[in-house]
Amino acid sequence: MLDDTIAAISTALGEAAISVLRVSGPQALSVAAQVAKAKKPVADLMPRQAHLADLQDREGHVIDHAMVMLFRGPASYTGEDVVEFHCHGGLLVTQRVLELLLAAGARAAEPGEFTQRAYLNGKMDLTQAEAVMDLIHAQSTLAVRAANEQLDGSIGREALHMREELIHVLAHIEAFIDFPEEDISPETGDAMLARIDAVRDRVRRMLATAEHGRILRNGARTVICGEPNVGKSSLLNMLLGFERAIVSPHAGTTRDTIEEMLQVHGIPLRLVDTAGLREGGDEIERHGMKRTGREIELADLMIEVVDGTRPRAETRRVESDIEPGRRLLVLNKADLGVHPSWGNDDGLRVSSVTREGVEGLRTAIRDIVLRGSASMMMDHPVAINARHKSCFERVATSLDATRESLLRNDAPEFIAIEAREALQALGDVVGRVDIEEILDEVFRSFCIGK
Ligand SMILES: Nc1nc2c(ncn2[C@@H]2O[C@H](COP(=O)(O)OP(=O)(O)OP(=O)(O)O)[C@@H](O)[C@H]2O)c(=O)[nH]1
Ligand SMILES: [Mg+2]
Repeated sequence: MLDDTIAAISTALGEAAISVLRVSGPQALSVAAQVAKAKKPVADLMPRQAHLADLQDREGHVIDHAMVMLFRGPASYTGEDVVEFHCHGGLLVTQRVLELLLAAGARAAEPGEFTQRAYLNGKMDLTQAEAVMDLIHAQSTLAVRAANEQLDGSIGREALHMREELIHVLAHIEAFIDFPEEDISPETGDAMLARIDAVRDRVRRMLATAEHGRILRNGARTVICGEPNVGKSSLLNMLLGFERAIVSPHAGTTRDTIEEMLQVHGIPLRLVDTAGLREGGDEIERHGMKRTGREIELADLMIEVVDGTRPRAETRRVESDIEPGRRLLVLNKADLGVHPSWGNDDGLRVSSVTREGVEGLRTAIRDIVLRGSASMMMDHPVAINARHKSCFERVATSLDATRESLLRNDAPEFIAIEAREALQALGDVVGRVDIEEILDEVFRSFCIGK
């Protein structure tokens, strides 16, 4: 499949100062040469420099004056010959240039295909390819940091390091398979166990970042709920900084859930405003309240809003199974004075009108989302995704089995099966499955009985 040459518009479709098209593959230069007329033939242009060119159709009509850049494989994003066209950013111009490239022999690229080629050509591992998308989709500064760390290869390096350790262990086990007359000595067994435990520890540390990874990629689901008219929508608007939800003095204004992304202290939040909860209401409102219940079930964090001007005893609280450490109580309308029945520690005093108390609320949100591991997120910004998590869980299971098998003094053949499983799962993290190859290499420099 890498025999063909692919082309695509790489920038967002729309009117802009420039838009970029990319061509990659063995025929990239000849495809480009049919479309771009510069001072020199395209193939003779100096790589990695911008050259002015006329982009022409077959009849010689000029479609655009553009900058053309050449990247000779393997020193390119995909590892293949790549030509980039920086055109004027009109919709029609860009579309027309793409048509010309396709007519010249390129195929329209599938989504992600340039990065896929970079992976297949060994320019990056799977975790780095995933990081490209994470970076593009990042919605907060912490998410950008985590994506850049991963793009830099930090998760892949960690997985490869663990893999090397395990290959060492496996090589020992295989040696005992090949020389069955030798027993695994207690010292060798202990050394293997120590290595396995060290790797198991590193796996544990990686798995501990999965929750942050989910939040960084999808946002922490934060639901604003409470009785009607307490100011939930006003609070949403205040946090967002614009009038997203309709606010009115009528109870039952919000009937459907309203969702917006927001960044709080670098953390992405998926903030959800909900229909107020009360007995009765018409059919639509009851429907809305059902949705509120579902949102609360899914929430990472619940911000319960009450009207702080009303007596505490008259306030109906939201019933939910969500753990106390994941809920915040906001005594809203603090600008009108908080009723004396509320104690100082009962909740955060906030005004959605004057913004009083908003900084305290933002800090409380951050502390709950990061929960004790704030420093981990700040100092160690790597955070694995759901796919890495399932791979590392397989590694953990297989490592535990390898350990037990060793302790039981099982036949080396059996121990090796589990150890190989762990290696396979580690290879899956980065998309490498050539265990045999590596084992051979290790074996060549390995002395028996050691
Ligand atoms: N003085 C004052 N008024 C507020 C505050 N927050 C909300 N209000 C007012 O309270 C009324 C209800 O506000 P909403 O934000 O619509 O309340 P809600 O909780 O979303 O109500 P429903 O959507 O009906 O459940 C409006 O008249 C707001 O202007 C506040 O902090 N201070
Ligand atoms: Mg509302």
